Amino acid sequence: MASSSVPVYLKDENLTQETRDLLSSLPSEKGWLVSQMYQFEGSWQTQALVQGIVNCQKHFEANDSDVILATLAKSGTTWLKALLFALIHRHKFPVSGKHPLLVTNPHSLVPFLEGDYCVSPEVNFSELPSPRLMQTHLTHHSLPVSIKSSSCKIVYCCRNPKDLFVSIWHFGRKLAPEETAEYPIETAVEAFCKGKFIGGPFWDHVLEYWYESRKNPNKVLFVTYEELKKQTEVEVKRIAEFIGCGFTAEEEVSEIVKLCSFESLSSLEVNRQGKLPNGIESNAFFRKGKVGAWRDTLSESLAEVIDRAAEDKFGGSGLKFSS
Ligand code: PAP
Repeated sequence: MASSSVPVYLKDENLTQETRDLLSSLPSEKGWLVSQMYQFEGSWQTQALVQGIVNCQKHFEANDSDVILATLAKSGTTWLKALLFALIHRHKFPVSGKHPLLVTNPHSLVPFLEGDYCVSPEVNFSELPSPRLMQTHLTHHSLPVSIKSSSCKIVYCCRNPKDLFVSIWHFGRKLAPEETAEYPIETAVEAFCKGKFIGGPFWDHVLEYWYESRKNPNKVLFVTYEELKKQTEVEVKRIAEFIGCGFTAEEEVSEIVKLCSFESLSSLEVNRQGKLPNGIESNAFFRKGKVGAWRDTLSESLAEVIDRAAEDKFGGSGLKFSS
């Protein structure tokens, strides 16, 4: 991968000796997009992310008023970052005014917890407007203890596995064309089904939050990309209610929905040009933004491979995807 485009969570320059020792004790494999992945607490990570997770688990202190967005990458993170930011700060930043989302990529408004902790154990979130909004790709069991023990809220968003896979596939090809050129899509589907990709396994990630949301519905809200697409206003109101900023009868939700829509965000100059501070091109987070777009990339037989794996893993859980 060209070094200029390497995001911080793929670099290994901030590893402590303790983390190097830890890494040498972990199962590791050649990865898809990265030369080496490590299995840490059950999920596959880059070296830098292992450092970030360890730092975050040791040092992050959640406040009761925090809102944590949890996702597996490519499940709707950018969309939910925009929606949650706009919802939480709607009185401070009315949509009719000079809204920060018009000039700032959602990723620059909402920090990526373990990503920020990749660089240093000392991360300062004190400048975030209150209530603080942060995002993580961590599994539920790997979350810092204070996130679980405090009264902060967790909004979890997941996406049907075929669209998620296809979204990762295209993101990877954009980010690392040389590496992915040598990685046929059949091999990538196989790796995905086995859970061997950064952040995977998908199945365990989703199921953990799914069961947590049922066990503790005031703590974890389970949202799907598909439902959010289908009835955006209903879902956005449900999210607002859950995080404690529900809409009054007089308030309109449609303006926020419109501001955060794929069409609106993807056409803004700030999301079309330039790079994020982590080196990734801003437009890499906006591709099709549709449900069922996997059909343009996956053959029927590859789609079936993912469907069978989903059946196998999710059967009996009550969890179903509409695509
Ligand atoms: P991340 O976890 O790396 O930040 P994430 O935002 O979860 O990525 O995923 C990107 C996907 O969300 C892309 O899907 P696609 O590849 O199938 O097109 C992207 O297009 C989609 N996306 C980004 N913003 C929005 C939005 N406002 N509404 C709907 N989908 C969106």
